[in-house]
Amino acid sequence: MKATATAQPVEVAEHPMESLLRMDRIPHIWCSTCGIGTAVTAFAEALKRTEIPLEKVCVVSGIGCSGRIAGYIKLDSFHSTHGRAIPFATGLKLANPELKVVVFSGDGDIVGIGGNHFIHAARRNMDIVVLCINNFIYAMTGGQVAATTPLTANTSTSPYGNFEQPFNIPHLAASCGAVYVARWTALHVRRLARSMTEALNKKGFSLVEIVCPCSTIYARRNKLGTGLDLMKFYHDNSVIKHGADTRELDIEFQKKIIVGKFIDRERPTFLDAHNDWLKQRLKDKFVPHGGPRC
Ligand SMILES: Cc1ncc(C[n+]2csc(CCOP(=O)(O)OP(=O)(O)O)c2C)c(N)n1
Ligand code: SF4
Repeated sequence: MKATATAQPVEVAEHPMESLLRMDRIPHIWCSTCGIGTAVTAFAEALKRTEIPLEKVCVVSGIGCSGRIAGYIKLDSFHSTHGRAIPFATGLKLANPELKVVVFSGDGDIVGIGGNHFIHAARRNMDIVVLCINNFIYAMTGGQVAATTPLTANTSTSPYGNFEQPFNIPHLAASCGAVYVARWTALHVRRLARSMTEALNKKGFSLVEIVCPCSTIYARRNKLGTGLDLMKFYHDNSVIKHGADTRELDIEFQKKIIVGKFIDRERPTFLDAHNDWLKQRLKDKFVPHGGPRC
């Protein structure tokens, strides 16, 4: 009798980040060579390194390509509304101060439509981590000009080049009072993961800007090659300058891109300041301000 060969099941090795990703949602939506994936990998590495119990970490994203991040990370996560990730995160933090709340979203979400929330959360030193994917464009909606689009860059709403002055995100955060501010490119994977770990371990408003290629829209419209070409361009043109004055940071992203950890300082958080204030007022038998009623 002839022996029949039976097919053996092929063993597939587990991906090192599998425990931190919602594998049932893979394949993800991101284009080939988009930088968002590397930023997510760096974050997964930071989650492995931090000693914060993962059941106490939650991720909030807004809307956009970057806004999909919360949906792929295997933690308690919220896919909120465009520009409102920071208010959602603030609500979570105030309702349960033991949580480590991370906003992981795009530049349009965080400093465009959500810009007002960003400056006030930094001013109040709200104890949240903000990881901002800066791809210089509103990618998901077809590539409109953003608050971060470099001067002269081509977008669907600036086909003859952008003439608006873009935001310098680290400087915006630093000048509003953030206690931790860093910038890396998506290809500085190890340094980015280290910075994300530091931001997770920091108490207070912490910002990490991630300079990221959008291969399909930004790179194509501006004839900058593939996403990988652009990712390498950002990386190879960067200069590490820890402690740099954020006013000097490049907003052109053409030649010298200063990256590094710029700010690491201490200041009472919103909740600490609030609780101290309340304790003091109760001690003084404080009568609420308002003046005589008429
Ligand atoms: C209130 C509101 N305004 C506008 C939109 C349309 N919208 C969805 S995603 C997006 C841009 C997202 O850009 P960004 O946050 O930079 O993320 P990216 O797609 O570039 O990663 C816009 C304008 C929306 N969903 N809700
Ligand atoms: S459109 Fe741009 S930002 Fe969105 S997934 Fe594709 S490459 Fe990434």
